[in-house]
Amino acid sequence: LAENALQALHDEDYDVPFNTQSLNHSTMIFTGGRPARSLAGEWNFCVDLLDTGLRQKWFAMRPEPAEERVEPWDYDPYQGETVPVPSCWQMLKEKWYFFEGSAWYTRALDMEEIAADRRYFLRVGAAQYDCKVFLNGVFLGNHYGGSTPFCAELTGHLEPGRNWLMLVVNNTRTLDRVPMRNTDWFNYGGIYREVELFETPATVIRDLFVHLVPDGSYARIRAEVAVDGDARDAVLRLPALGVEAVVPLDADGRGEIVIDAQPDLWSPETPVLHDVELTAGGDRVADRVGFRQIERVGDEIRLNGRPLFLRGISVHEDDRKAGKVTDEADLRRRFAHARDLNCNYLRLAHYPHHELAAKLADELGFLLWEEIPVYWAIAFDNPATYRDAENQLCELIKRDRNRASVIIWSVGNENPDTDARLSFMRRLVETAKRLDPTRLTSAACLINHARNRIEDRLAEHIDVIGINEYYGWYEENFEDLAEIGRNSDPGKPVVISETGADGAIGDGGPRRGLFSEDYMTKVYERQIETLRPLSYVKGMSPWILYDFRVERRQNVFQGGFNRKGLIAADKATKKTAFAVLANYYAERRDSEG
Ligand code: GCB
Repeated sequence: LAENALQALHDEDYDVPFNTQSLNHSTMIFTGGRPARSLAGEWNFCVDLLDTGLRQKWFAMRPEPAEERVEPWDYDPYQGETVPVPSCWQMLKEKWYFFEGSAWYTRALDMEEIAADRRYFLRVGAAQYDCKVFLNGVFLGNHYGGSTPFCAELTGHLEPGRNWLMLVVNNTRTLDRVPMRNTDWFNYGGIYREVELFETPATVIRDLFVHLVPDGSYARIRAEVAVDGDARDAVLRLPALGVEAVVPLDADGRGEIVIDAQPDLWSPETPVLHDVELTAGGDRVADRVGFRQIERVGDEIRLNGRPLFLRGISVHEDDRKAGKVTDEADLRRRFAHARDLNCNYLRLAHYPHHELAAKLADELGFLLWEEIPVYWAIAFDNPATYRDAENQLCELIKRDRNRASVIIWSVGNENPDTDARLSFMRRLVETAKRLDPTRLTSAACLINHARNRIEDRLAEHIDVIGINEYYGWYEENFEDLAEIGRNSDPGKPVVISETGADGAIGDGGPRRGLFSEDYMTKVYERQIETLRPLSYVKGMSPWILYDFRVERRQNVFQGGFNRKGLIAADKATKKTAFAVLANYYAERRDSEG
């Protein structure tokens, strides 16, 4: 595909350059601690398979009464069917279950007054996958990437009284996207996280990154800030540590400071958080931040200087009724189940999850692996695909880099070891390190099955080698796993980022053999037995906590779901393998003291 593939695929029919990707990590503002106006609720809605709306410019139609119109309209954005936001359209009506294409969301936005010296920002928590934003008929930009937040500045386009906001969301899978056409999770569509309006003074704090300096002293805190506007400096406060420091800003509004301070350290056992506040030019943001150091030393992962074994589980963002929509109760149940499993760690696969997940992990004391959907064989040789992937990574890092719980940025999953992939993913690793030198990088890498060895050219560029292996399931000969263990000498920590087997329970499940609960349990037992002696294996996150919906799994036991969950899709019924893993983790936890 050519460099401008994204344009070519989507813009050919329109006279407006819709695919500018102008809403990206550089237009984000920091929203922690800001009062938000929620735009949740009923929005007018229409699916638009043929993209008629972009051709006919539905966004430009003013809300005139029918009797005053001079031309017939094929759609009226101002009345008719509504859907709740946030939601995934697949979960709302059966006729939308497999719909892939554009859908229009419209709502009135009433503003009491518009102050000349205030700025207004729309923030969308996530929309799957491409989202075009219009306000009062004006195109404000588009965003690629189905799982990261984005902001559109509304300043100058809002009027006092009634305004009309329109979002066009397109979830079509294409070759150039991240992920591309083929995945093992469901292709939900829609605005499925919060939509909010923020108001700021003329000066806006765009970014705030606060962390412990990872130099082993545990006695220095660094802050990095970005401010838009003419403030010359910003003030950073950490009241519990008695810190009040002036951060000088350069001509671009950027500044950094290192402060001597000895915070109580954050860890899963002591998840201490500190209030942080930043003010600049009348603007104010706040956050609650944990301070800790994570590092790799040889084949060890160390937290605050102590070696760590990651007792984990993988999890998707998926709900049998709500699709990708999640809320605090759903996330708290997830962490409670992880606690029952004796976990200290979760892999949030295969794309950025709701930001509340990391906030709760900070509070509850769980470590997290966060990931972007560079999944399987995406278009590694397409520069537009790279820009999309890198932007998603930057948005994720900017969103979550104040979360002590997040210890790993993962740049991909099971990608073929080609030259194009190596250079694509190396650049992602470099970007992650540049934006955030305080965390480890990883990716789910490959095993060379011909040589039965962990062998992947990306491994030398990342801190932790993730390995997905399905001995006992996709690979039959369990002896090979033991041989891989003996043959490999990775010199770095390895985390078994996936392993598992399907177990269908309930009336439809078989009693024995593949897809039975019994077989799944045996796979867990043998996996544990085989991996236990490998000293460089420093953690695991078997696949997966809950059964999850996916189009490609259609056999009689699967019924449209991947059944590798330790808990069924009801998020309540535990399979027998659950206790096997919970017991192993209890043993590991106790032996570590
Ligand atoms: C994998 C993938 C994951 C799949 C899983 C499976 O290796 O990373 O996305 O769902 O295997 O169940 O096949």
